[in-house]
Amino acid sequence: MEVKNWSDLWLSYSNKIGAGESSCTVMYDGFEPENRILKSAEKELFKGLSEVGTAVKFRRNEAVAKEGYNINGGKDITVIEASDENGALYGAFHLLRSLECGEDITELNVSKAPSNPLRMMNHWDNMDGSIERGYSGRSFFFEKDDIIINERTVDYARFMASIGINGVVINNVNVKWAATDLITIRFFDKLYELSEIFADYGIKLYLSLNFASPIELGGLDNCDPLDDQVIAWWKDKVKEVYDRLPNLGGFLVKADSEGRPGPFTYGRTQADGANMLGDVIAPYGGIIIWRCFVYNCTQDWRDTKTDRARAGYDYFKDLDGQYHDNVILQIKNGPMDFQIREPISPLIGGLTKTNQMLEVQIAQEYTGHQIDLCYLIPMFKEILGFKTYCQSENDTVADVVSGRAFGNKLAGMAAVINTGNDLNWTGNDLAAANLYGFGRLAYDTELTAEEIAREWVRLTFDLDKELEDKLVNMLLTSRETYEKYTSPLGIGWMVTPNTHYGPSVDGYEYSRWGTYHRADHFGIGVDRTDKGTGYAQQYYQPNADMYNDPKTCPENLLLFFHHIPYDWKLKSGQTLIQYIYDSHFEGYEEAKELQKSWKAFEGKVPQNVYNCVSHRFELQVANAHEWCDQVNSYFYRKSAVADEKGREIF
Ligand code: GCW
Repeated sequence: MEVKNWSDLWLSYSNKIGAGESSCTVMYDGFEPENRILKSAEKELFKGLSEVGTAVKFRRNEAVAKEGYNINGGKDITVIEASDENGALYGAFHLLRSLECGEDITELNVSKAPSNPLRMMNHWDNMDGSIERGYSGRSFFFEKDDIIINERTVDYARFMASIGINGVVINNVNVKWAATDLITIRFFDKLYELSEIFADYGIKLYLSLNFASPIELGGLDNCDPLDDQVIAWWKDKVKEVYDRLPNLGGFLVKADSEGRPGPFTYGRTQADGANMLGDVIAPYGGIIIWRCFVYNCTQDWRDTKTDRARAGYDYFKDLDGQYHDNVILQIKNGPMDFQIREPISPLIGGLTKTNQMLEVQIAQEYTGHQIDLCYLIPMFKEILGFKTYCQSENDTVADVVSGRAFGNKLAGMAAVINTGNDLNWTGNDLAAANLYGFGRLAYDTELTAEEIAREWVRLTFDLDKELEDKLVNMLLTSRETYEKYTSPLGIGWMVTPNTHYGPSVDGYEYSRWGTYHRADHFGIGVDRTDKGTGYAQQYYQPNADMYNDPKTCPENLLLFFHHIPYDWKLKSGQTLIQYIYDSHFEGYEEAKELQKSWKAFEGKVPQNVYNCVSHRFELQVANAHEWCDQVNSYFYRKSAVADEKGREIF
């Protein structure tokens, strides 16, 4: 047996009770004790309840919501009611979580139903073992063009189930090379084995699909979604896949984006592409998750009327109502690309007759590479709480993506995951708060960012109240700290092209020309009003007007929507240029504070965790310093306005 040397994350069950063989009794009423998912639940209870001595009864109750549960604690027996096995499993994890968080489980009396039907993780893992935007080592699903299945696979499934995840896409949306072969006989056996492990934990396996498979695998000369031969090829292929992988959830597709093939090549729409695959997979109960991250990455940014932010809405809005029932559009939270602050994509709720789900990124691509601390749940809460005005009530992003707003059965949330084969799974031990937090939030969007942070801290560490508060506070303030020393007021980017870590103020990804920020010596920002690119008009009223006017535009998004002169007075009375200076100096100071605060944890968390995080704070401080220097001197040189406080800017 290999020695397990990787972290148990929030399932260590070691804080208050000992892990070991159980004395706890598990009973069943209306559930099949041999059911695979209940077996997993039972195993978990044995792990976590060993020394508590309470009995647990799983009782089937058809009145409980799908994948929901009721728990009624008691002195001798705790009853978990559910109408399906996933609900029972989630109930078991809730019980264990409560116990670990120090609650009196004999008093437990809860009733939960998931906010979102689909709660998914998207891995951007490549089959050579590399991970696109991965900051935690290599893939634990793939190496050397093969699939890995081992003890870690099972632990991974446990972690995901414990936070309510019910779908996992294992491969990168950029499906290249060997990954195209995932839908061939070469990989069916291993994929089957994987899907069985997932099924033990109520998780469905999904695959990212190469839209050009008919060409690359089938030898056809095109992949036009309306071509009869192409459709016939897909029918055969999908039948072959489902014969071998009957539990497959479906496919995730990135088409017509950043060099990926798609329907545009053939003059077809995104709906043509998605519906064709939807129809082909429908007989097997599968779904097609079609991404809306479609834009022309080679557009010329010197043309001030073209605007990448507009692209999603421009390509998808007019097709609203045309998508088939088993197709769901997956929409990134913002119109650009996972910046530290962006407005909400106007497509969310802009579509009213189409299944839609939210895509966020917990892999910290633009938010510090899991070097810098950046707890993202506060951002996700803002996103979910945003009022779209798509109708008079039930109109928040949470309402829309949960399916509540328009009565969609297919709806939910997906995260680009931040894991890899590092022993701590997430590179920075503290980045596990985002992994945990995303799942908890997708299951229950009512939880606050603080509640989630506190739970995670309690489950992961064994700290006294003072240190617990300290760590929760570090997490809760970390996003704003990162924002302060990087790109201000919604402008985004300014990161090193391609790597997306560290400053490069004029750094621009796809051409020699243009900048993302359009700074000149008068001011900075992108005019997205009706006089500019018109992007603000993609929102419903009153949001459209609010964003259109710099006086009513939320200041933290001011430069996303407006080109603003450096001497513009913000509500605080500061000028724009002074704000840029102040926030960068402040962000840098706060990064140093974070590093200092962490010193209090020495000896209070495992030494390896302490060391790993300390090292990362060291790098974060250096990063913040560099950002502060570069951004401030850039704007000093552009504007020729000195810092009011006389601090040194070169
Ligand atoms: O943010 C960009 C990333 C790409 C990624 C793309 C996408 C998987 O820089 O690495 O590709 O988004 O979301 O498809």
